[in-house]
Amino acid sequence: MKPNTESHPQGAAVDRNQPLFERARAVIPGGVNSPVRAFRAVGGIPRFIERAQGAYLWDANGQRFIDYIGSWGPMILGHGHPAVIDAVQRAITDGLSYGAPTAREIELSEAILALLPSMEMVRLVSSGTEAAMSALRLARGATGRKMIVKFEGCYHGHADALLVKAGSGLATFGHPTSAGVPEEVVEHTLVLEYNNLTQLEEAFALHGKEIAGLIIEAIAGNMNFVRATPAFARRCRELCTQHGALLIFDEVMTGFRVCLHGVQGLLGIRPDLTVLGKVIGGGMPLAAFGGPRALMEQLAPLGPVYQAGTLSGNPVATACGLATLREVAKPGFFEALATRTRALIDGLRTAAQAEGLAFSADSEGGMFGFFLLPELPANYSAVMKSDGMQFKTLFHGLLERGVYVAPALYEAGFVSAAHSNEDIAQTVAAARESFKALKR
Ligand code: HOZ
Repeated sequence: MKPNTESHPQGAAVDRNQPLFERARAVIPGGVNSPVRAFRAVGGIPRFIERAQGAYLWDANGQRFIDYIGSWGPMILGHGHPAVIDAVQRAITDGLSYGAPTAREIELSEAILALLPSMEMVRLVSSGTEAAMSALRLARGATGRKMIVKFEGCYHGHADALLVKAGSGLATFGHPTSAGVPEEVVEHTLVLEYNNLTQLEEAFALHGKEIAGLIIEAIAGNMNFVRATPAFARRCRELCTQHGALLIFDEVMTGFRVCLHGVQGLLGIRPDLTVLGKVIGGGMPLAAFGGPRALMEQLAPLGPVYQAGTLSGNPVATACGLATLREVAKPGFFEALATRTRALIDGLRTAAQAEGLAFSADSEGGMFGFFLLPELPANYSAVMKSDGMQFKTLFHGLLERGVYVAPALYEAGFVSAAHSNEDIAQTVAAARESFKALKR
């Protein structure tokens, strides 16, 4: 496959990304507003995006990319879906923010609750970090306990207590625990190995009475794509119930992305609290957390657990989220998305195997991951065996050929409803060429 030059009308004689990156670095730390975007793990110049439509992004050079980041998850319908744009445009004309309740907040909350029966009430916030942080506070407030269990390689946003042995950008830059987080703040955070039943049993046997909550990405999307085994997820549920701890499912990535009812629907497990983000905002800053009424009524103004936000339930964000949820709830949406995503990873696997490369891949709904490893990893240390140099070569091979995947080993990928069979075929062809540059 030839590199995509369709939108390089002037042959890209002048690179406009480089000077933008220089300007950005002068005024923004690392030139980016979220670390992984800086391309530090893969080297080179981040692409500065000018516009997006459907399955594509265009950078400052006018080069077109097939987008498998989808704004790190939210863009499940692709960019610029007409129903979403229309809802947002109509909302904008009525005002950008009121800091007061709206009927649309109720509509969105009702839509979320109808799809996730473990939740009887929901609170809307602005980011996944805020939602996870607030869920944790609620778990501690409601149980009167301090300890939190999390798993190595899972990432729940950048609230201090959760920034221990985390995935995503922390894994990318090799500092799984952030500086600036005092030991005292994380002394009540117990970090266990993902999918390690023995450690899980031991932790509850030793600390069961102190554990306020266990938070898990039951499909982890921040150490690439790693599933909790059904037995492990079920045991998390059983032990939490047995010891009076709250089970918190972080579905910021998986919610309305792996299927209409989240990873909890797939596994048939009812968490006590669910953390949502990404798809529920459809590309606008919106996230949420929710659970049973008795628990949620512990929140201010009804209860003693404080939580608030100026832009929470923002009228434009809720319009965007609601329009997006209406589309994904249409019959057959997830079946079609899952088929397209599976076609992508099957194509990549076949292409890699034809080149004699170690390769494994997995997907659920519109979320996927691939590894240059012979077998799918079960936990963070297995993911860390991935060869960063090989990934870097593959990443740049794909980028040159107009395919945009996350510039880091530890991030999941996302397919949208706008990706066509032709896009998938072009991507597989680009991968086939890119694989040739990798070591056997
Ligand atoms: N932590 C996000 C992905 N897991 C990255 C978000 C971003 O850079 O936009």
